[in-house]
Amino acid sequence: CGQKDGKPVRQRLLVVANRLPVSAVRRGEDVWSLEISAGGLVSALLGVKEFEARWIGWAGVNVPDEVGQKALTKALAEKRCIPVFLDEEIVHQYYNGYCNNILWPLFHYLGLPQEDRLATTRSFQSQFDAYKKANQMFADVVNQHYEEGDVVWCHDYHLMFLPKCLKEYNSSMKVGWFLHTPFPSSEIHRTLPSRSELLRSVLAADLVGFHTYDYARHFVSACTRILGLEGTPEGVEDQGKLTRVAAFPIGIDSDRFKRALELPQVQEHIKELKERFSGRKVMLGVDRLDMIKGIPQKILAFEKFLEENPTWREKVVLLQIAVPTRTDVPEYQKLTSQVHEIVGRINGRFGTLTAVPIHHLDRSLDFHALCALYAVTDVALVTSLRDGMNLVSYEFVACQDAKKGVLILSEFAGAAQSLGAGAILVNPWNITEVANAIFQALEMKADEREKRHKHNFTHVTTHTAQEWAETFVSELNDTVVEAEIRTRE
Ligand code: ADQ
Repeated sequence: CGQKDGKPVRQRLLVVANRLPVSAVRRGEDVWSLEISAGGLVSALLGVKEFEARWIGWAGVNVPDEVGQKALTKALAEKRCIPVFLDEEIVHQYYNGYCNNILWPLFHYLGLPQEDRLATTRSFQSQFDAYKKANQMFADVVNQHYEEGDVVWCHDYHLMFLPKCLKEYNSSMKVGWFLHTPFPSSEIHRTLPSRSELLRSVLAADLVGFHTYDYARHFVSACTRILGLEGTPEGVEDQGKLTRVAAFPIGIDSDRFKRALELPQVQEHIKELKERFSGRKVMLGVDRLDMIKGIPQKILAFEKFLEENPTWREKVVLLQIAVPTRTDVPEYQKLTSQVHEIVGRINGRFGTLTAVPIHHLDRSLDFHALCALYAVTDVALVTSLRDGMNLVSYEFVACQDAKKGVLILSEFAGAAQSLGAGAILVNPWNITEVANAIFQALEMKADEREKRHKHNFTHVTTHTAQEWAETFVSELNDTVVEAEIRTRE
């Protein structure tokens, strides 16, 4: 806390992310209705009491006219949100193109787009130009709202160019950047045509954060190998300027789940689910329908398990909840059809007139329904091919204090570093290994389940989202103070 006119004031935190945590619907020329979308980041920052947070980002809608922009800006101000207006062409090139078609797959080890190399190379440049332009637009808005002493926290792969733009405006701005996805091995990152420019832009930040130590190490290696800079135990040094690089594993607001489970309507829902699936063990998958989540591999492993364990066939059910994302992208449409096809085949093969082995839902569930499902689950299957952290694994553990179910977790999710000792870790590409893990989880004795759950529950309830956000921001404050001291010396 600082002082203003002799009164204590909380330090302002400007959180800059591609999307604002609201969905905006236009109801008239100058009328907007807003709904807060409670993602992990929102609940993390709601719990941060030390800072006064403002959000800066795109509202997810195209608003070409000035009347609409003014009205939306005013409505958002009440929610402490500040919009960045992006037109359709920029969204297409920057968001759909460079962010989702290039950086997202690359950072998850799926490589650069392969088809029609020449066309990709040509569109690559225009997409990167749009990416830089969009980042500059974010920087313009941050700069307009920045007040001395504010902390600016930039989020994710959409805004790698932002730290540089901000420091060009004001070199004394306190700038942190955090990546929610993995940062891949330097051998993967070096395939990116704009590899050096992006690294240099991120290095303009004072503090750079990742979910795991491995991602931080990959980033430092990329800077030393590609840019020829010096890696130190604190981060990366360039001509005497140190950018601090460290791991800040995210968590969840575990109390929110605890409170939800105590609500009568959630208890009622739990009772209904128990009745509905009585006599069967419940296995659960909750994912966005994305290539990185390994949904087809997970379902194929379940099929192998059923194939090899006939006695379990009528005693287990897999509930797979998959929220569709990026539905306009052909690869994602193909993934949806592929999943439907596999589920249909397995249900045809192992279903009976009264029960099917897999219930697959292509939709999002509301928070209370999700909590009830987590609570009745015996085995959760998180088999991402790569995942920055994976909060579903944390949420499942938070809801399992009564049941003490088993978590099967991909070794390629960041969460494997923190929940590995309590979970059964698997290589999601190895269908046989996952099928064996399902068997082990279903047959696991109560005392072992309890021991494993206890380890994970302690972690999830003590390493919370609030603690994550507070640690990052106070580290950023300290980093800047230390740098000032070094400069003076
Ligand atoms: P995501 O890839 O979105 O996040 P994840 O961390 O699992 O992945 O978070 C997903 C969130 O969406 C969870 O809170 C979950 O409850 C919710 N969700 C998923 N499917 C749902 C469904 N069918 N219905 C309702 N809710 C659903 C990115 C990175 C992750 C990283 C986070 C946070 O890819 O690796 O953990 O950011 O940094």
